[in-house]
Formats: sequence, structure tokens, C-alpha cells
Amino acid sequence: MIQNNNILNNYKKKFNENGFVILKNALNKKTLTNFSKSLAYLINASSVKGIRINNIRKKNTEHLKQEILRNLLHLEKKNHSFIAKIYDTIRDLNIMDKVFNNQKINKLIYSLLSIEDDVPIYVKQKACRIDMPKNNDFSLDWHQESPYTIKNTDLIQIWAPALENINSENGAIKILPGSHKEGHLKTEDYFPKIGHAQYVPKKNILKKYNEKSIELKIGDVMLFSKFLIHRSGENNSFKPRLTFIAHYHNPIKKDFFKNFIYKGDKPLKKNSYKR
Ligand SMILES: O=C(O)CCC(=O)C(=O)O
Repeated sequence: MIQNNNILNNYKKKFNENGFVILKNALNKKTLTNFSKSLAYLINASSVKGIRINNIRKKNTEHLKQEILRNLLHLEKKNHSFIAKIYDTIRDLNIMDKVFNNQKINKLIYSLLSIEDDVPIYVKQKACRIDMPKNNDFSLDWHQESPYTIKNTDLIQIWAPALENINSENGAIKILPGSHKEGHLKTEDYFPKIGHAQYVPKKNILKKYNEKSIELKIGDVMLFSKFLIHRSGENNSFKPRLTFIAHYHNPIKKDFFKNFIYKGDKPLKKNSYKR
């Protein structure tokens, strides 16, 4: 819980030292339950024969989650385009405002960005990743967020489990603590036919740091620097892995508008969940 300035300052100190902080129990149960329900409704809206979740309103949340996961697997098996549509839709559902525009998270974001709490925050790249078991199509190799976003922006990135706890088996994100101090790095780029553009820092930099897997319980969130080197974990479980991600920018930072390059909701560069 963030009660006072001392606690905020401690988080900030840790963030500056390591490039990330973990905020426990940031997302409340009600929001997470409503997110599950929203997802269940979207699955039904796909209108695929044999795929239907009944009694969404009344179902026990744990049962609902397991049904969601089973049905996402069925949809993927039928055709990945169903998953792509759900992915593209979730990010703009009203429930996502509750997820990302959360008082506890905001308080810490303001502190980490060193801005007053009446300054607007520009929340972009909101998404819920859906990573299928043993499938790396949309995985991200080692990268910093900086090449994927607005030049020189002040931003904090969020990563959090959306449906179930995330551990090393189902794809805990990997980070290189302390690597944010390198600043914006030169990269070796590659553009796979499927999935995201990859902007990978040079091997001699990656070798300098010890990798850490971030296992989070549902409700916990990780906030991290745009310079922290991180990568996707592998989902070696039998269920889809769902995670919230977003960028929190300070839009009044000098040159934010000058460097602004989002065009509607089009990705900045080749960066897609479509196959
Ligand atoms: O969750 C993942 O697999 C990685 C997410 C990530 O690296 C990112 O969004 O920048």
C-alpha cells in the first residue's frame, strides 16, 4: 500500500537503482473479476460454433477463468484470427480504464515521473497480451522500450498478470536489473515475418547483467523504465498467458509533441499481433 511520501520515495529510490519496482495488490479483485467477465463476453461475441460460456454473471470467478482459458485455446485451434480480433478489441474496452487508470498505480507513476498529480498522463499501447502455450510467435527478444516509442519521452511501462498468477513455467517476463542506467542503446534489428519487430541491444551489453524472472501474483504490477532491458518469458504451461501492458507518458515534457509519431492506433513500426 502507498500511504505516504516516505513509501513513495522508497519506491522511487528502488526504481532509480534497479530500473523497476513491483507494486503488490495494485489491482483490486472487483476490477479483475470484471475484466474476466468482459473477456468471456468477447469470446461469446466471436460466435463460433461450440464455443460459448454460459452464466457469465453468476459463475464463480475461478471457474470462469478456467473456461475462458479453455475457450481461448479452442478459438486459437479453429483460427488465430479469432484471437487477433479479441486482442484488438480488449484494449479499448471500458474495463481497461479501470485497470490502467488506477489510483494506486497513478500515485506511483506521478512520483516516478516526478510530476504533480494534476498533470495529465498519456496512456498508450494499452493491451492485454495473449500468449498461447509453447508458441513464441509474438514473443519479444531482449529489448528496451525506447526504440518502440516516442523519442525522448518520459515514460513508465507497466506489466501485470491479467487472469492468473505468472511464474517461470507460464512465462514470467525476464529483466536485466540495473541495465536502465545504460540509457538508449544501439540495437541489432530483425523483422520476423510474423510478430513484432525486434530491436536487440548488443551482446556485450546483455552479458554485463544477471537475468531475473519476475513472477507476479494476480493483482501485482511491475512498473519499469523505458531503458530497462527485458524480454518475454516462454509459456511452457498448457494454458494461454494473459498480461496487461501499457505506457504512461508525461505529455508536457519538452518536445513530446514535436516527436509525437503515433498515427491513430497504428503501431509505430512493424509491430503486430496478426499472423
Ligand atoms: O510479456 C511479454 O512477453 C513481454 C512484454 C514486453 O516485453 C513489452 O511489452 O515490452
